[in-house]
Amino acid sequence: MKTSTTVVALAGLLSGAASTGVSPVQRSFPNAPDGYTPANVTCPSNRPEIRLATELSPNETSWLRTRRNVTRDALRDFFGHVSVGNFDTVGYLDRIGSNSSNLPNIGIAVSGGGWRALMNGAGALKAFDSRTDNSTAEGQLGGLLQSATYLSGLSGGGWLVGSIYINNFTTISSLQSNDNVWQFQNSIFEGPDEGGIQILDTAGYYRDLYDSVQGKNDAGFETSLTDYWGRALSYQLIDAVRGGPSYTWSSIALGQNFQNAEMPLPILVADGRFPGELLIPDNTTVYEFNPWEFGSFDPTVFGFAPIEFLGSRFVNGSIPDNGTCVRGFDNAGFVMGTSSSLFNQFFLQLNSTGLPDFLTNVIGDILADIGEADNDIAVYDPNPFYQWLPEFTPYAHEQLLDVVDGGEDGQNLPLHPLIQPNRHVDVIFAVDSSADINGWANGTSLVATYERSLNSTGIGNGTEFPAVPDVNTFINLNLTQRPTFFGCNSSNTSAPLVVYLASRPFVYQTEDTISNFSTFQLSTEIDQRDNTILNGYAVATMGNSTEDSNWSACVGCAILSRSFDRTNETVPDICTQCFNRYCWDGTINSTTPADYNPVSVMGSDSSRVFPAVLSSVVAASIAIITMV
Ligand SMILES: *[C@@H]1O[C@H](CO)[C@@H](O)[C@H](O)[C@H]1NC(C)=O
Ligand SMILES: *[C@@H]1O[C@H](CO)[C@@H](O)[C@H](O)[C@H]1NC(C)=O
Ligand SMILES: *[C@@H]1O[C@H](CO)[C@@H](O)[C@H](O)[C@H]1NC(C)=O
Ligand SMILES: *[C@@H]1O[C@H](CO)[C@@H](O)[C@H](O)[C@H]1NC(C)=O
Ligand SMILES: *[C@@H]1O[C@H](CO)[C@@H](O)[C@H](O)[C@H]1NC(C)=O
Ligand SMILES: *[C@@H]1O[C@H](CO)[C@@H](O)[C@H](O)[C@H]1NC(C)=O
Ligand SMILES: *[C@@H]1O[C@H](CO)[C@@H](O)[C@H](O)[C@H]1NC(C)=O
Ligand SMILES: *[C@@H]1O[C@H](CO)[C@@H](O)[C@H](O)[C@H]1NC(C)=O
Ligand SMILES: *[C@@H]1O[C@H](CO)[C@@H](O)[C@H](O)[C@H]1NC(C)=O
Ligand SMILES: *[C@@H]1O[C@H](CO)[C@@H](O)[C@H](O)[C@H]1NC(C)=O
Ligand SMILES: *[C@@H]1O[C@H](CO)[C@@H](O)[C@H](O)[C@H]1NC(C)=O
Ligand SMILES: CC(=O)N[C@H]1CO[C@H](CO)[C@@H](O)[C@@H]1O
Repeated sequence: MKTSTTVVALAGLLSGAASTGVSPVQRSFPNAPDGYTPANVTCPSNRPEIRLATELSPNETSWLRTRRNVTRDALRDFFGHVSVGNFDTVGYLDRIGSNSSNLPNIGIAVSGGGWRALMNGAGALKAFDSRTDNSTAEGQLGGLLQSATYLSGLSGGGWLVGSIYINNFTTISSLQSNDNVWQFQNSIFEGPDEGGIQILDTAGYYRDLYDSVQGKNDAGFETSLTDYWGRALSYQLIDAVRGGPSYTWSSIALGQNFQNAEMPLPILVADGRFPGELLIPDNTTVYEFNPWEFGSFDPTVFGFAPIEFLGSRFVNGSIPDNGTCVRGFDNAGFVMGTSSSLFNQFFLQLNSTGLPDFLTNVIGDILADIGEADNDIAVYDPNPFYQWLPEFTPYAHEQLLDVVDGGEDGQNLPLHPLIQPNRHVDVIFAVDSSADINGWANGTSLVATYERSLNSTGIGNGTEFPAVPDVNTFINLNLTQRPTFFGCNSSNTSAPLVVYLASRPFVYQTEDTISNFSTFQLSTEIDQRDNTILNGYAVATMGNSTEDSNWSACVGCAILSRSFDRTNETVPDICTQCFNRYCWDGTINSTTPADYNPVSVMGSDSSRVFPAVLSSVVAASIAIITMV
């Protein structure tokens, strides 16, 4: 239903849209020159260039100086309510923090897995966000998000990260109560309800998708199913009329609160794919989209393009004098769609659902061009890395760049940006919602990243990742049935410590509210959405520390661990206990496990309104589970 508050908010958005002269509006904005269609613009006086990936960008380096200062205060707040035994954490931070490189440097990674991953990841971020009600109470983890330097997402996790940032770094609670977005009960193929800010019925919705993509096509850019997919996603994720066709990924960097470094740096991940290649090899190129750049640290590309000017025809790293600059290619929905292009195939299953003829025809044409087997590709036309380092990089010879879903190489957690040596990340909170086995995660994504890092002179290119065991061991040693730390011992490595939070059933699971639903489930009732978020919250907080009353302290220890090593601080006793409990100790048990069907921590008698009400029945059942 349309409410007066919606109308006021909408008026605000539209006035933002009108001001292309870019006054300091405090959010990402609809600043594309011509809606979804990329357009020629005058080049800035220092013409856009591709740069070598030897270092971080000057933009990131300068932003980090501000961010590290902001996280110093955020960490003080976090440790104001998270006590680490009787260790004086705030005193410690004050003592060592004048040099910000002594401070903990935190990354958070949210995996792929469709809508399920968006919701489960949302539960974790809600738990980590100090703006969530009660999240800064004793035993809670609110403020971890504010203390983090990086937040990466991939595929469904990328929708989560994108939806938060494009909507002004909003909260999960606000997204849940906003009638214009996250209405997952409406399948993406029916489009939004006609109420609220949306003015289109299903036919109008399809017409709009078609017109947007046709516009880009008419302007001379090759399009792919990802263009339709990204536009459709935007309707669910971006709180603006018509899914905000003018919102760009690069506009995140222009928001005042981003420039004040009041939030972590958002990064989305996608994979490279060679023409004709159908299976993505483990050693494929991994790309990242951050607010300033698109590119890869991998030796197969080893370059970054200014993301605002994607769509410009770069040749060997620059735009020739007779070429023009293009803006508006980095549409926010297109970026989110690229990271999740595996879902393009939905469009192929549609003929029974009644896709309008005109759309069936264009999709048929696209498939005729690229072949059905390639339907998961996002086409980046032109390839910004054309003739870039042609002696070393195979993509240098391609006019178009094919990019696919970030999880297709098996690395379903977006860890790649966070293990780049130049970023010096100390600890990664890895929220894994992969559907590896019966809809739950089993460590497959960590194994993929670990194995890739081992070829350190090849595709690993100097990245380091802590050792993890095989997936059978994950199951046999219950490493997915509780949080597990990897890489606790920092000697001889610059790898981060990884806090692995595998999805598992925590709150009561009913047929209507299960959290392990299929990656390809198209719609989700609001009740199930909110329960999946609740389950993710409970997994991250171990049920508000009811499963382990020291859990928040142990999270504190994980955060501080590398900092302690750098400053030669004696590790507090409570942290030693935490590490004994949560660190993988190197044990292997690779025997084939029995079928994996974890039961809810809170059993079947528990209240469904956790965590607002934690009944004594539940507390008792948790106590029993913790004891055995
Ligand atoms: C964006 O969020 C900031 C911080 O909450 C707020 O001050 C600002 O008004 C918001 N901007 C818009 C356009 O909603
Ligand atoms: C990124 O850095 C370049 C060069 O220092 C600068 O011109 C540009 O304004 C920066 N971009 C943003 C969004 O701050
Ligand atoms: C960071 O904080 C230090 C100490 O408070 C201050 O001297 C410095 O100017 C700050 N740097 C930035 C980029 O805000
Ligand atoms: C620019 O000049 C080069 C070399 O002369 C030529 O190959 C190319 O087609 C020209 N590009 C445009 C857009 O005119
Ligand atoms: C943009 O410029 C290129 C030449 O650089 C030209 O071929 C193309 O037609 C122009 N596009 C539009 C929409 O004007
Ligand atoms: C429609 O679906 C049927 C059965 O799934 C399939 O055989 C057919 O190729 C589809 N048609 C189009 C145009 O995709
Ligand atoms: C783990 O997940 C992978 C899929 O990602 C699956 O192929 C494998 O059988 C699973 N193994 C176990 C032990 O669960
Ligand atoms: C490591 O990468 C190099 C260079 O790409 C390749 O030749 C080599 O086969 C790889 N080694 C392994 C063990 O995968
Ligand atoms: C990837 O692996 C394949 C097969 O092992 C190998 O031929 C190729 O050189 C590797 N590529 C890179 C970039 O390491
Ligand atoms: C894993 O959990 C099961 C059931 O909770 C328990 O029986 C088993 O002993 C645990 N295994 C290990 C290695 O802790
Ligand atoms: C927050 O805590 C208060 C007081 O314990 C309680 O009344 C309220 O329901 C809680 N809110 C949520 C969202 O859990
Ligand atoms: C640490 C490391 O091996 N870095 C290499 C990454 O790839 C580039 C491009 O091939 C090399 O120049 C670096 O030396």
